[in-house]
Amino acid sequence: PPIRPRRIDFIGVATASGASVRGCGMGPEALRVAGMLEALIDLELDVADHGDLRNSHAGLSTTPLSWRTVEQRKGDVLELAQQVSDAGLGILDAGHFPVFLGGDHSIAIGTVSAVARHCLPKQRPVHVLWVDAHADYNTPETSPSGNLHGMPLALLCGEKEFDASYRGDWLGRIDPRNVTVFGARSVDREERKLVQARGVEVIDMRKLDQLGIVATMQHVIDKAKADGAHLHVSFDVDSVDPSIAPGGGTLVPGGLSYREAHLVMEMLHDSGLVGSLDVVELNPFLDHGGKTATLMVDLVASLFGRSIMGEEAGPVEFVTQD
Ligand code: HAR
Ligand code: MN
Ligand code: MN
Ligand code: MN
Repeated sequence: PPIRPRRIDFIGVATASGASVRGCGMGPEALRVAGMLEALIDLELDVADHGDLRNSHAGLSTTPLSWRTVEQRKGDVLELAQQVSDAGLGILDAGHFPVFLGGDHSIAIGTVSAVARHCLPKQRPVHVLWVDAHADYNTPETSPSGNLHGMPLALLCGEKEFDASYRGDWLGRIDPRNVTVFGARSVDREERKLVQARGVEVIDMRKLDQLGIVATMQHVIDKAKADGAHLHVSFDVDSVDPSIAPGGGTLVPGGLSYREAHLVMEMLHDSGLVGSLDVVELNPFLDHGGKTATLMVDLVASLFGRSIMGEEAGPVEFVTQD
């Protein structure tokens, strides 16, 4: 059955603490300005907006954010991840569909934790579809940059190199074999070894070129369906080709086309398996007049059932004539 959530709850996470380039802290507001809520209301869905979570930076700060050390920013990321995890769990336990508006990809430490905590008592497996130019599976040891937006999957999958300071009862845990990285084209040397050793499935751009969206997405959907899983989709805007999604801080050429990205969302809609969504790494400071924000609004609308010929048309079926 297509996705018809009782209610969709938006929650912004206004931060760039996990990134090297600032600006994606403005992402949630840009997505609202581009018409995110209106697009779903137009589909006759019930929506609510929880506003934004952000670091308080309590007290008088004399250090510009761009000068905060990696260690200081790590503290900011984890403090916020905990808030996101708790807020997300509340939304999921209420039976609503959370859409997390980032923010850099380190916010997924909190979002995926929320899903893992929600599913744990029900013993429901969590599958994660990580749509991204990057694999985001570095550890503090392997990371070339030290930036936490390159590490969320490794932390969530329980990699040992994250010391106790990263952990708390707010942190969820997922099985790397239930993670699919989709659209990758920039994976670091050591990161590559880790991903392979842990059994993360990587459907990189070369595979996509060769096999296409339909076969690869059907495979992802079949895996989740066979497991009776909650499917969490974490969508990094840099998965899409920079020519149509310029609003990101770590762009890599050779990404998803406009229609490929939509087909991913359309097939996910038809699967009825998606229970939560992140939209991350949108940097409005680098975007071209809201181009990337608008694209993301349209992609999210596709995930929630917007279709070219109207929803009644339902999933596509080919009739063979003989
Ligand atoms: N792999 C690189 C690192 O770890 C860059 C990854 C960060 N960029 C992202 N993540 N947008 O998807 O530093
Ligand atoms: Mn649920
Ligand atoms: Mn990412
Ligand atoms: Mn990325």
